[in-house]
Amino acid sequence: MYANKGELKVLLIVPGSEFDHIDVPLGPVYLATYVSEKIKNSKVQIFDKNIKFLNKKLQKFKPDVVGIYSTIVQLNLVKKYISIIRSNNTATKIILGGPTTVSSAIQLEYLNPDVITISEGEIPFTRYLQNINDISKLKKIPNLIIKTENGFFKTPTKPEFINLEEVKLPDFSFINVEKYIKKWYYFEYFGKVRGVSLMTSRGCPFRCTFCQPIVNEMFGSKVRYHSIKDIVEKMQELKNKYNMNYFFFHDDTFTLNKKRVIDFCNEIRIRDLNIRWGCNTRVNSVDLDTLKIMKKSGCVEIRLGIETYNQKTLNLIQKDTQENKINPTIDLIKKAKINSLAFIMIGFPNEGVLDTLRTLVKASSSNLDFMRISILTCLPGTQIAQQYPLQKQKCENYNYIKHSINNPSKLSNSTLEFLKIIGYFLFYLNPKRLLKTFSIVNSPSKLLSKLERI
Ligand code: B12
Ligand code: SF4
Repeated sequence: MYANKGELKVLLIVPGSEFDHIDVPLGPVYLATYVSEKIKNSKVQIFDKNIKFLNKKLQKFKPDVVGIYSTIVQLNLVKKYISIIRSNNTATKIILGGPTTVSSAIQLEYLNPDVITISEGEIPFTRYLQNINDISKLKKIPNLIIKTENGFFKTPTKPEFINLEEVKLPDFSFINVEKYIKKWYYFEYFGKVRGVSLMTSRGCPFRCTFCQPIVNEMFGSKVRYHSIKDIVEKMQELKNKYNMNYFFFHDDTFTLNKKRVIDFCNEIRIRDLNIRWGCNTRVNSVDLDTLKIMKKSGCVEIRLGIETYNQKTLNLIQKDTQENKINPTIDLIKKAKINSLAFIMIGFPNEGVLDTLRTLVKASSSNLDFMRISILTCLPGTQIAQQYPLQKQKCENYNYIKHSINNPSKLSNSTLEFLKIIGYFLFYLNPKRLLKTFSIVNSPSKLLSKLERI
């Protein structure tokens, strides 16, 4: 059956990128945890080192299957990994997964893998591994695209999501978690912290056009939750094992279910965890009482997907928020003594220089503590990319920190990049934040690393 005497060896690759591995690869770690539990004769490892070590790893581990995680911006890199795997052993099956799979046509044409999973990975990946040598069974497993002798075969598309209450939270012993802790720049402004990112839920009911339907196709529009007990126990375990004191929750809207947030905060306090944490949420999704409870349990930062202060743009991108609710939400967070960070986007098709400056000035004069600006990119597979079809540009050259490709703006990339710099200066050199700015950027190397990421 398998090349390795009845043992199924699976190597999961996390491709490197320019800003190598600043955050734990939650998806691959979830998969490794799930597959190891479901397939008893499997041996799963994660490869997250530099590509130059891949050959050695393949020769030593001799995987039957190599699974590769990828976002849309990593296609070029993934191609290099595939060429090394193929030149090492042509019998090794290559399976691709990750959010890119929603734009699977690009992957098939460009990467020519053996299999692609469409949607959340746990169920299709495990079923694929369980039936790896039986093509007729494989063809019946939903959410796969399989290479056959007669070309690619797409199995039925069917939403099949795991019950998060029943699955284990990620087991970080699959990776060298210390390496990630050291690179975790998220909370440098709160002094020395040791921590990782987690997710307590999957799925998003909103419909922002620059994002959807990607998240819905991956995780559905109905939000599923891990149990509060499991999450807090995981935090406790990570604290005890790795001396962690900080967690960031990447849930798309952490505060969607008020009762659950309160239960979560209470559980942290009952267990006397004494950690700090942060989360993402949306404008108008928080109230002062809940914020105060969050603060008491250790919440020190809330990130808001504000995007813009222009109501026309908010309508255009279906953000389902109102401009006049933005600053009141920020003020509530401030009142609860929690830091707020805003994600701001520039380069919308309807916005010129003056509209962009208006948003940047409004954000700068608000009570926000931090701000990140990005230039809108119409990612393949998103609704906005359908509304604004653009000339074919190569995603693989996209550098998400530096600039945008596929931006539908009437402003040039260099104008947008210039506006972005102005935005950062207006915000961080605003007299009300100057002290905070200097306390974060308190050495030439810190200043350099910040400037590099503008
Ligand atoms: C945290 C996060 C980040 C972090 C870290 C990413 C990381 N290490 O995982 C940071 C901040 C670095 C980041 C950066 C970027 N991100 Co980001 N990020 C996220 C976010 C919010 C959560 C990721 C996560 O942990 N999800 C939870 C896990 C469980 O899901 P998962 O990783 O997708 O894994 C599941 C499946 O994909 C699949 N799977 C994963 N790997 C594999 C492998 C195999 C073999 C198989 C079979 C299946 C499989 O199974 C997993 C379990 O179900 C997602 C949004 C979201 N809701 O997922 C966006 C998201 C992944 N990011 C996105 C983007 C666009 C980016 C950037 C380009 C951002 C930008 N504009 O600045 C960069 C690219 C970075 C890079 N080098 O690729 C897009 C990707 C779109 C796409 N089509 O590729 C997403 C989906 C957001 C969105 N809706 O637009 N991101
Ligand atoms: S941007 Fe956030 S809130 Fe909007 S659809 Fe995507 S995940 Fe949901």
